[in-house]
Amino acid sequence: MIHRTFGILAGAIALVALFAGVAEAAQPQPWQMDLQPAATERMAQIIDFHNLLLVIITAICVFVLGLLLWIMVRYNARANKVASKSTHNTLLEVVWTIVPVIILVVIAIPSFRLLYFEDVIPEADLTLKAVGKQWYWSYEYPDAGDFSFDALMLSDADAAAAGEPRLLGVDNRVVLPVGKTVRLIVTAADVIHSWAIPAFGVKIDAVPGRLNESWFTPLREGIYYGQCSELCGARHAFMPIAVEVVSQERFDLWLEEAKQKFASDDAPRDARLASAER
Ligand SMILES: [Cu+2]
Repeated sequence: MIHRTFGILAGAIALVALFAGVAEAAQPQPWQMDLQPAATERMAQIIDFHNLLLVIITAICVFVLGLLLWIMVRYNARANKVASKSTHNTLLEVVWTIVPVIILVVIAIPSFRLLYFEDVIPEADLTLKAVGKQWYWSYEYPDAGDFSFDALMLSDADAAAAGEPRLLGVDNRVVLPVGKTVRLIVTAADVIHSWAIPAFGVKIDAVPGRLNESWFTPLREGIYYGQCSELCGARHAFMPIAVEVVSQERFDLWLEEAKQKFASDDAPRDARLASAER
């Protein structure tokens, strides 16, 4: 009965989320109730795990609430004039120890499976390096031309003019090919930031002096937005992340353009300093 009621409720929420998600799939929506639709296998698994936990936690809450109500009605002083003096019930104590253990094991198995799935990086097609800075992101493509660029948030006026969402649009999006496994390496230049895209199921700290790595395989073309997710200073809220997932052909075209657009001086650093002094 509980399960069926929950199923109907979850179905209704999913239906609302589906219609709400049709317009813009990859950014937060006003009054959004559910997680953003998954754009990677890892996010799909995170959503499945979340739904499993939701069923378990709902069942536990309903059960405990039922017990409380039963005790309040059946065993209050008026309804139960002669109080029981019993203090132990071995069977009951064994049950309320064993059952939570079983519930935790049921949760732990898919939880650890998901953690390892996220942790072990498969053979990657491409490497993206994200560097958190106060308060913007720099990106490098070390094995696809080795260029780098900065991505800064658009002002409200620029975002409105460009048709970008407020506080999420950036001047230079990260562009990635669809269906390709991306090895993500993340660091920071000043304080700790965190690179996060909800639809990808990726959230990883960017720590100065350390390289953290993760991975994802975007399954659908589109624009995916995220934000710095580690409190990093005054403009923490204003260093969004925007990833555009395109076809391999469009990615190759973009790569050629980007190499020109973001071309840097390849001369050794000493030579550049010497020429600057002159
Ligand atoms: Cu930050």
